[in-house]
Amino acid sequence: MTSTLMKVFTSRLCITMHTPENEFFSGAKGQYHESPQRHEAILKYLESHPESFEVTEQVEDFGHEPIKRVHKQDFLDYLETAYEGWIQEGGHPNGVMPSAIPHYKIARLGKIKSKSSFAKAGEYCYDLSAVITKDTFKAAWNAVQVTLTATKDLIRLGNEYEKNLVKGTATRENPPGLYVLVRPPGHHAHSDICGGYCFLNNVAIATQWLIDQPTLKRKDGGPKKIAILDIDFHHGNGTQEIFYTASNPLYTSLHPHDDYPYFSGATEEKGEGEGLGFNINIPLPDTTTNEEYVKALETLIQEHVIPFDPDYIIVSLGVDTFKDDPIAGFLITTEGYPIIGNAIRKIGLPTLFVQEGGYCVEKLG
Ligand code: Q9C
Ligand code: ZN
Repeated sequence: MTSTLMKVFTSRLCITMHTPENEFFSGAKGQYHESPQRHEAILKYLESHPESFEVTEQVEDFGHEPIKRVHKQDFLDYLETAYEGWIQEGGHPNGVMPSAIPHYKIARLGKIKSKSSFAKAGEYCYDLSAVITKDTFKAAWNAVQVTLTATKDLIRLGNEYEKNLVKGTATRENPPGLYVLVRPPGHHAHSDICGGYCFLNNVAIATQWLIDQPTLKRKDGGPKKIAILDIDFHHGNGTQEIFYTASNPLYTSLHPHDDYPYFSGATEEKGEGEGLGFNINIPLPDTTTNEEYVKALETLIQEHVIPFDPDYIIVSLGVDTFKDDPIAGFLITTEGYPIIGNAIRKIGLPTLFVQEGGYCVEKLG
């Protein structure tokens, strides 16, 4: 019998250092929902259940190379210096938020290159919900390093699992699973724009890093194959964009028909070039219940994930599908999540769960 302890990778640094105060929600100023309190609530629950969770704050430094494989250098330079420039030009200390975004209907788009921090705030961000505070870049960077630390451990546990399968001491029913409790989240971050509370795409960086490992190969000599399951309420437009022309990973997402981020997530978005057929969007009704959600997830797994024949699963784990989520929500209840977890476990592959959204702080634990 293998241990049922789940290892959790987190860090106080990324939880606490990114501190926007406000966002605009349906036209009104409100509190910033993507808060340190979310992760503190989750951590409190995990730490009070040591029989089920082993929380570690170990973090290895993987440097900037894995990040540069996903994000453009000018965007990274911008994120690192945005707050400083903003303050120098008289921006409000609450943080960087665009006041003009280069809308695609503006004919001059691309012909003006403004040096103003206020212009850059819109050039590199597509909405009003990715506020850059003093240490946002440090937090996002640390979140990536924690995610990569866990991903490295996933390789180790995956190899161990393979050996145990051969020995007969493990079954396909009990694959290793690791949980990464970091913020800011990542799945709305594109290669060169932030938005939707996201700055660096943790899941995309971990995925690309796994694919890039020179010593990690499939039997046929090719790189390991990753399937991303994006079960955050919202469509992961950033992850989709980053891998849109790639045949590895397979990106899959369940999300509502017509909700934030509004301009992506249609079934017709199937990928391009080599990536054609490797981007699967499944829009669902706003009223989706536990049963309907699990059914859609199981169909997605059977029809798309299993045929792809992946080596690892990476889950963009948003729990803003919860019925009482303040900014989102299908009708998923607390009882629904273990059923969703079991559907993913049954795939039988090493799985990395990375925290994305989920804003009902009272119930997050
Ligand atoms: N009226 C994540 O869950 N604001 N990001 C939406 C809708 C932004 C969600 C406003 C929501 C971003 C990671
Ligand atoms: Zn979300």
